[in-house]
Amino acid sequence: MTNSGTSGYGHSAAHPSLALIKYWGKADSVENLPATPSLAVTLDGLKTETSVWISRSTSGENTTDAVFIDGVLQEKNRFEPFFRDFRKLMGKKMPGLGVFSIKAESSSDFPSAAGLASSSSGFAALACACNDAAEADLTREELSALARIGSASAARSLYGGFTSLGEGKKHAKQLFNENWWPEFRIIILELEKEPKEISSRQAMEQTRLTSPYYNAWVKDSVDLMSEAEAALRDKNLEILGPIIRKSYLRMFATMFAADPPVIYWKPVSLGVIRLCEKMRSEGISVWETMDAGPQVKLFCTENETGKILSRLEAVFPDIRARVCTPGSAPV
Ligand code: 2P0
Repeated sequence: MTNSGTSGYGHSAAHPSLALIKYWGKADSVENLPATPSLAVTLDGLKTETSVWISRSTSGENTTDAVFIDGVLQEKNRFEPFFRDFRKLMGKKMPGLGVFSIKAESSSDFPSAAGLASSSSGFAALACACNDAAEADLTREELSALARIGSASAARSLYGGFTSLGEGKKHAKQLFNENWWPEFRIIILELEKEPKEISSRQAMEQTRLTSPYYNAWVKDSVDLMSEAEAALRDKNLEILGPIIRKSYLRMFATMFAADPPVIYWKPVSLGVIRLCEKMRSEGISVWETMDAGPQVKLFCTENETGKILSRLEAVFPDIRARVCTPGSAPV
């Protein structure tokens, strides 16, 4: 976008970030800084595409921003902190841009707000598309920090492969690129399509304020993180798997203990968890996780994927399964 033009167009496609070690709780809710460290994999099989138009105001007056997801205009307050920070950055880096409004259109090839991390790919794609539209040349770290203001997990989606976002940190980093562990597979199960009843943001705050287990969860996450990083470095699923399981179950334990409790699980979620236990007892190395929704995601290696899919198909014939590998950074 040139300073003499009146508008700029940008586009980006980003993959969601699925946590192996979970972020749950904020150290600072204004800056949206996580209270726990998280370790995640970027998923190549799912994608959010976002287009952004920036229009410069000729009158110098502020005009309204608008975000559409699948054609539906979104609540402004969810995006305000992101746009405020983007303008702050542009004020420093590209003062010639002046006053401008932003219109964004986004769509994903998977259900939104259903526990499939659509906000991670959504805000990552939005940050990159805004950068593209303004021709701003923001660094990867600046883009990751900008995306974090929208959704902390989105900070991780700015990088491919295996990523981490430290507790209290502004931007994520890449631990290993997408070619690090070529045999690693993630099976995404779509158990329910409906949007969740309570947003992760609200649920996180409810947990922080009312769960007697919250402080223990935050403290314990630091240990799980360093154990998981070591297991990932060794590409050892037999060690990594049980740590992944501890992270999601301890995260849910804090939620169940909140007042009122936060219960994202559905009967079918528990059914899949039980089936994973059974498969493990038969020697199949498959490890499940869940996020803020009823979906279950499985980690395994390529050689066991076929066996796991046929076991799932036999017990849950109607469930859609997508097999993913570690994915790349947004384009
Ligand atoms: C994660 N989740 O690490 C965790 C695990 C869900 C469970 O990050 O409030 O949409 O926008 O920063 O990133 C989902 O929460 O929350 C999430 P905000 P976000 O992936």
